Amino acid sequence: MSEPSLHRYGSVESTQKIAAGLPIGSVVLADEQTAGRGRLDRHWEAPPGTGLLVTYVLQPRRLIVFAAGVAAAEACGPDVRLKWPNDLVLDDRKLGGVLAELKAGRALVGIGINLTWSPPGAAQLNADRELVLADLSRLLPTWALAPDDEILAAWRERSWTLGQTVRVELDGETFEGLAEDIDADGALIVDGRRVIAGDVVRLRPTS
Ligand code: BT5
Repeated sequence: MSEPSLHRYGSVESTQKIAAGLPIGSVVLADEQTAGRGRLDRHWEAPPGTGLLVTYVLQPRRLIVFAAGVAAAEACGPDVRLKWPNDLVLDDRKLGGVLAELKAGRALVGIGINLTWSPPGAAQLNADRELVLADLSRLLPTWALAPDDEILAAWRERSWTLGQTVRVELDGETFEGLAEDIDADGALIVDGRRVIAGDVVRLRPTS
């Protein structure tokens, strides 16, 4: 992705909001978000200058969250793993997250990564923001165009979720089972059941 499409801001409400008005190929970076967003009206917290807060405007595709997860994990280094569906994990703790929103035929792919600060119980990378940004801006446009099977294979290789016993929390229902695989469309297969949305909690082995 070429440098002229990068829009740098000090403080914004959310990089997603700025990106909503920009064409495919644009990148929005901020030092601070006053209303950083996660999924489902959740908040993304980061004191000014402590994290990578960036949104890429990309061509929409089915596996974009997984492509972005793989790119972000690669940009962060070999120890970073992927928790289904959208988390980056370091040392068993949340390091970052991906938020993909579809707006007017464009995918707004927001990525938040803790660099020099993390909330209690979360992880931080302690890496230089410009270096992570440069790697991510090189890797994401390539992964965003990769064939489905390559994205899924790379995601499986980095997965923190597969092969683990998990608790699935859906609207009105909770169940436990083995996270066996992800499907062609990114659904998580837990004891043969397809989970397409929701959160999973990895359970500690009982023995
Ligand atoms: C995510 O949502 O993990 C997606 C986060 C995406 C943030 C980026 S920053 C740039 C762009 N602009 C935005 O406004 N957003 C994107 P989710 O899976 O829903 O996780 C949100 C939950 O993570 C919150 O409810 C908190 O529990 C937790 N959380 C909040 N801030 C965190 C942080 N800095 N580190 C770790 N966990 C955090």
